Amino acid sequence: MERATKLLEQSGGFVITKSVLDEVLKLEEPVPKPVLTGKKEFRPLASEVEAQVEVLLDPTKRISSGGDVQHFLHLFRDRFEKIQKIFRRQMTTRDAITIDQAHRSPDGTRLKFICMIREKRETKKAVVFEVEDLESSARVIALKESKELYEKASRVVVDEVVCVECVKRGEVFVARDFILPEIPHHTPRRAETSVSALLISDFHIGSRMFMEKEVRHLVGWLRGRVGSGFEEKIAESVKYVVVAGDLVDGIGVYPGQEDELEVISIYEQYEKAAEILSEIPEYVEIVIIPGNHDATRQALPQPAISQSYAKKLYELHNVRMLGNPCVVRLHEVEILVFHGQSMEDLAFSVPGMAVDKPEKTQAYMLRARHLAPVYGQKTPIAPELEDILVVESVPDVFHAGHVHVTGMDRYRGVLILNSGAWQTQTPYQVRKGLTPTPGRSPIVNLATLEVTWVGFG
Ligand code: D5M
Ligand code: FE
Ligand code: ZN
Repeated sequence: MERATKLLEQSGGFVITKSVLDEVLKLEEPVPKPVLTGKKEFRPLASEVEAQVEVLLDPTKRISSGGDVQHFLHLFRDRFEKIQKIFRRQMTTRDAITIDQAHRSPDGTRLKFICMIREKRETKKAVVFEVEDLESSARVIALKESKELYEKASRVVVDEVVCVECVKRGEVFVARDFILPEIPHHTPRRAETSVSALLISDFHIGSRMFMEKEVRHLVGWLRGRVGSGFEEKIAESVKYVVVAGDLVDGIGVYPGQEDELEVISIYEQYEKAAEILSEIPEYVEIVIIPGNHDATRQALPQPAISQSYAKKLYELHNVRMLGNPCVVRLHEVEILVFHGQSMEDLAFSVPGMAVDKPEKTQAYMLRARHLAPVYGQKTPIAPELEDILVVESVPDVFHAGHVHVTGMDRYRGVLILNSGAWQTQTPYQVRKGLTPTPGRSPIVNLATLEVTWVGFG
């Protein structure tokens, strides 16, 4: 509750809590049609507005992979080139030289080059980096005597593309600054109509801990069955539901998971998902991307959940199945949707980051202009020819899930949201020390980008 209050203050919105819950609990199934609240007719604004969904990025059709390890060379080259282009557009880094040119510069020259970090190690007095660009490599040393520089150096991760400002001293380069590609200050686009999007993730349907009752209440609220006044107005405005992965719990995802499953067939898990989502009003457009529990390949970028496992979902006319990550434009507002697998790696590698502070790891991804900066840790990455995980254009909203903890921030004009989960803490998460904040998700008004948290608890 303390967290809910904090989020409430941050958002300037409200959290639907006790009063609605009481009302909800009085309801009995099934939902009558047409939908009435008992007081007056539920006439949602969202049903009168035409849907405007444009898919700007979907890896499903761009995946090339024959899985050839040689492709990693292409992948890293593409990552470097894309991020280098971002640096070249910026005032402070457009004059960066190449590592070759840096090697040919006279001793003592102050210079800048763009490079990928290949190795990083720490000694008593310095952080030592082996770096490279497309032609050459170099050693960069960040001395610990400056606290500010040391902190910056500590936050740079292996495989990240950065711009190093340094002084040439013999064969090595002594760092003065590490510049991230960053996002520029951004003026978010807004919709002309006051419709909104419910951003949600991590239902884990099929798990014994899936909050089925609460999710059915949420759907009932979208249908206008519960809530009044302000709450009803919000429900009436919901035109989109975006699911950022882990729709079902899957099978065999972690050791002992079978003991935590209520539905042990993946097909039946998706059937149940389709049944629940089919209760969402038809005028609401639903976008679904996979997470690491869903039925598709595990390596990023992930194609959409496989049709052969989720037939019933593909049959729903208002559902769009996309890959992870994807970018969709709802009216004028661009939303980057990513399950967020790499947040764990970042929390582990970067001082000051934590799994239960998703807004920080998500901001880091924007600043690094990459959704999975570290390669070779927990997050599997596929050897694609093209690096789709580079954040090429600045979104208005960045939506992720995965860590089961809600989060919100505004970074340089981009609204960062983590939609938490609708699964209570699993015995597995107890063992791993993860305390989720399940049962609430953000609703973004696309005209104002104001956030309202909806939850039952
Ligand atoms: O991930 C839900 C949360 O649980 C997320 O914060 C990661 C964490 N998790 C998942 N697997 C592990 C392991 N093996 N160790 C530690 N923490 C983990 P989800 O994708 O829903 O399972
Ligand atoms: Fe999850
Ligand atoms: Zn997940």
